[in-house]
Amino acid sequence: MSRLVVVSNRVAPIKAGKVAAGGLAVGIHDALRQSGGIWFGWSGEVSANPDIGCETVGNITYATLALNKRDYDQYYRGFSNATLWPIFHYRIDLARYNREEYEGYRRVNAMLAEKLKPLLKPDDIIWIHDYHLIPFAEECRRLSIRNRIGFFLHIPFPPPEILTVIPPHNELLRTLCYYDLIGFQTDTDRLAFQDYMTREVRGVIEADGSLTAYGQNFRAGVYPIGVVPEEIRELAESYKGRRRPMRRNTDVLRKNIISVDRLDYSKGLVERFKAYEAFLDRFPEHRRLVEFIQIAPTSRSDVKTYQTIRQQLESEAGHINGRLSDLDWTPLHYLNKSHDRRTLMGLFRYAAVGFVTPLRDGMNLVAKEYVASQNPEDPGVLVLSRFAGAAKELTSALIVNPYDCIGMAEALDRALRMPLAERKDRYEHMMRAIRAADLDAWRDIFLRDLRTFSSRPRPAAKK
Ligand code: GDG
Repeated sequence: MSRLVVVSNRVAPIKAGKVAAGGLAVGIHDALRQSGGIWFGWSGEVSANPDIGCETVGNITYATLALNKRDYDQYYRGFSNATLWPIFHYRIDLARYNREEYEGYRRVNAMLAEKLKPLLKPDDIIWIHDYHLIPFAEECRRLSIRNRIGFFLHIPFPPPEILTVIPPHNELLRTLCYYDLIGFQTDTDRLAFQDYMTREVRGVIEADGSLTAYGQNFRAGVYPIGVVPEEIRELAESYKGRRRPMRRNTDVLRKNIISVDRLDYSKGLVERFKAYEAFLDRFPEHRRLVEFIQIAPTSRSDVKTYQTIRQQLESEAGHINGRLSDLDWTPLHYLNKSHDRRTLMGLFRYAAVGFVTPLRDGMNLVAKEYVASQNPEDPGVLVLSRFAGAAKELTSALIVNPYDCIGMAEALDRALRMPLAERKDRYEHMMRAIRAADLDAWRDIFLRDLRTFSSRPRPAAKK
């Protein structure tokens, strides 16, 4: 079997048994743990030293390098996180475009492909992850790397009307066509991509289902990322933390509502806080009987829009607690720090409601983790945004529109009152979906397709 080489912007080695917060890190770790291989990318450091450092833990070799300050500013903080991230999450209002940052993005992709080349063997399968690295395959082809290269987009793909706001959208999308296989989280994303390729650049869908555009032939498919349900359940069961006595049933009165997100404007945190306040106002009988725990480790804190959202949340949390708390009751626990995975899964298990309401999300693994953590005999209820990719699979969640404050408040009330039989039914239905599309299936089906799809011989990329 050929070796797997994974490339992502950030490589996150397990430190002291802990995986970093973030869906991509969690997903790639589990994927590589099965097969072993190389994980190549940025170390997370900013330094002028361009050398690659290699560290092998178990069957994974982490090959990482630092970015210099200019690359970090232009490629990472700039084009990736201030242009692509907001636009791919349908937030034109938060996006900016700067040509130098785009050039920096292209330059870093070219540099990374050059650094990777000496580490490659001819039959390695290369799997590139996410929006930071869209042009990576084209740079590889330019360097005559002929291996199979697949790309998985963890975030949504926006409709052409939104995508075309990016001035070099044409060039950017042309580079994407040098992959052999492009994977999306949902069919909505794949169709938006296909729409761009056929309407905007007159690409053609071939009889075998492949696409031809910009003179390249390639495949696009849907590979919803999943979780490892057995592992989550074991972690959740083994949690012995402090909140354990705060069960939702029996003799203990207070029920928990829980949310866990990277602190990001796409996650709908402000809207969620407002909905929780509306819930306590509309349904005062729940006051003192519920506590909402929001865990939100900070991320990308040097990007301006992330500082703004953090301030908004602090003000909203202070407002809710200031207005509604009592000496013996704090309605909202807002925690900005990261927690270990066992604690998170344990908190999920003992929370009566998982409140997962992004404004837009590629998949949202927290939704699946919440369900997989539950006690099958007394499961909690998932309240889930229709705009999370996960809503396509977890159709038995209480599906809400995160822009509808009252609708979300009503869903919380309904979730907290839901009879055991209905909770079990919904849980079992969701678990079937989670088991059918778990993390192994995501990795195995994507890599099987990447290995077996035959694409036409491609001309080398031109300078
Ligand atoms: C991107 C896409 C897509 C969170 N806080 C802590 C922590 N986490 C873990 C969660 C979960 C992961 O991070 C977050 O994953 P999500 O999928 O919810 O969201 P993103 O980080 O935005 O991920 C997303 C994903 O990629 C995968 O394709 O689903 O749409 O945006 O696993 O549990 N983990 C630890 N401490 C924390 O405080 N250890």
